[in-house]
Amino acid sequence: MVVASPAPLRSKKARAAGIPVIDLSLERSKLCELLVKACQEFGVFQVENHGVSRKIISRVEREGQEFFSKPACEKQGAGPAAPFGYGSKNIGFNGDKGELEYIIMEANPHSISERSKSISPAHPENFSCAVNDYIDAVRNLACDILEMVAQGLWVQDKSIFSNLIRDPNSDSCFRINHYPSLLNLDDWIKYPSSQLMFDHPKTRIGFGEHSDPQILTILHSNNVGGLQILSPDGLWIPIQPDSDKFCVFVGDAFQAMSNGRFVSVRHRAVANPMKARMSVMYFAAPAPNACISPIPEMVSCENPCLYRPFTWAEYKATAYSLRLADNRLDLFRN
Ligand code: GA4
Repeated sequence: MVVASPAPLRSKKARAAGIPVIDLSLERSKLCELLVKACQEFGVFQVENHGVSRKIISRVEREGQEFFSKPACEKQGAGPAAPFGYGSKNIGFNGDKGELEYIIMEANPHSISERSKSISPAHPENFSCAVNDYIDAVRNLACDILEMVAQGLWVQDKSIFSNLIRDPNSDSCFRINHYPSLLNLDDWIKYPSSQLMFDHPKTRIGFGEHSDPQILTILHSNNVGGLQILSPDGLWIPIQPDSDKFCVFVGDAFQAMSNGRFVSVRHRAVANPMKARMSVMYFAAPAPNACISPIPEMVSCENPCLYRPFTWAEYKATAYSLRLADNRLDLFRN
């Protein structure tokens, strides 16, 4: 059965209650339905009972912490992020800045083992094993989610989305962001802790407003708040941090393939003035030469093709030529 895509809900009411939390241990047909609903109403959701082991997550977090606790000159040895490597405060190539430091790398074993030599010169294999195991686990999670979404859309080929990221040439990438605490002892004395987050002059943007260009983002963070999504009425809604869950974002390429039925939600991270926040992200992307266009099942007379076909390489080059907050997908509208 082919279902023409109805108008997405994306109502204010839908957002007011917070983003959906989807229990991946539920029965499959129910899950498919919930995942589609979340992709179209919110463009973001959290998953629990996801099956990724705590050990895999903790190992990668420990490696991240170890790296970020090194002296600046040592970290610089893994930089600059152009676009892969270590970066501090500068984001992209067009003047965007944020209160963070990060490492980004291509999510394939060869690039990871090369990068590990400059990130963890003393024990590169510890770093690369931790990252490779983590990527394998979250790639499987992303593929499961994509296959259930395809099933929920009644698309004939259930692997239509997951095949793009299982492709050995997939351009997926891996990132660890570290948002240091911005406080010193004087601030603790001056500001009552409940007010600190809102009133403190040092509350700053960690990573500015943007949508993710890829298909799907799988994000894990420690239990420190800071991640926010932009609601349809222009309000920033905080996402409850929970290290037992993953947060999943629809990316621009998924919005295009769903012919605008799914929404690549705009989000940002504010630096928490009290506590350091660390997030680990896997950005699931197609191969550079993959062609992205609305899938036939999402196109009908009532829902004509919203986007022209483009390659992932073309889209990525456009993203890097623009500012973080620019709406790049609009440039590909018919
Ligand atoms: C946002 C999602 C990923 O973190 C990222 C980012 C990339 C970067 O930080 O170098 C970009 C940003 C992200 C979107 C537009 C371009 C590219 C910075 C920027 C200004 C790694 C990605 O793929 O796109």
